[in-house]
Amino acid sequence: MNHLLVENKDGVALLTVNRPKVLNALNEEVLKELRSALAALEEDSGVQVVVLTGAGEKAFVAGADIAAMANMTPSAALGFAREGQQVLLTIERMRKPVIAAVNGFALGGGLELALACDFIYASEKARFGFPEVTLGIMPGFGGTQNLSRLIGPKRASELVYSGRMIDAGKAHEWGLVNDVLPAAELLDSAEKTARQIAANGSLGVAAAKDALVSGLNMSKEDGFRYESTLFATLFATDDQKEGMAAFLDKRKPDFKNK
Ligand code: CO8
Repeated sequence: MNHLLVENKDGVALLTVNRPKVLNALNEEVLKELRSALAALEEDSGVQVVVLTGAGEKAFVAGADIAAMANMTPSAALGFAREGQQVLLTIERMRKPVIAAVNGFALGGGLELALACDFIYASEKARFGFPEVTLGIMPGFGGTQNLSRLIGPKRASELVYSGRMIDAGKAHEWGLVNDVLPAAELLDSAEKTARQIAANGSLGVAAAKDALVSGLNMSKEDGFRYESTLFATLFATDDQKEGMAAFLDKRKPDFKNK
């Protein structure tokens, strides 16, 4: 891989987009690498949770690569947007949670990437925005859909139509990010939460992610039905027996993820 770094410790994989000279902008090669790295992490039994971040001091991901897009034909742009959407769908369909640790600019396609993750922690230096309209285009990587579901259509319209950036504090106030941390503490905090998730029964976490993500596209009644079906399937697992036996025995559970 040319543009990604992957480091695995204690069941938590740190996946870093590594093109700091162009603020980690996404070109087709990065998108392809992201898709295959995420697929590999999903299959890796030594990984329970992924933390996604950007290399360098300045950016998480400052969007799609403008130099690469500048001369695209409509059909190339379609292929590029679809490749990007496949990355987002991969994250949403993974059984393992993916936490975005936004260390700087998360703009355009970079914000869309963060929005596809299960939740976002931000450093105090983080900046969020959709500058696409300043380039004569619009978000094309799921941003209009995911942002307005998350922070509501009014705030989403303001951000998308103006192209302006908001800081981490405003993003927190609007519910875009779960927590804001000093830059030096961002990765430690994300990894600490990731390790706490990794210590839980991974089948339960995966089923909960499935219910949360799938439920967004269902009626409440269908969502309830789906949730109860997933809940019931966990009673066929060793982890359910171990988790409840450990509670009753007043000891820590030893989950085997089966
Ligand atoms: N693409 C390509 N290069 C970039 C990008 C980018 N998105 N962002 C920054 N760079 C490059 C700069 O050109 C510069 O290169 P060089 O040193 O060779 O001149 C280097 O990174 C450092 O950037 P700056 O000097 O501009 O740094 P500043 O601190 O002055 O400014 C900003 C930081 C404000 C983040 C500024 O770089 C900027 O505005 N960047 C562009 C942000 C943007 O418009 N992003 C949206 C792109 S469009 C998009 O994402 C559409 C997604 C649609 C779906 C596609 C599927 C993936």
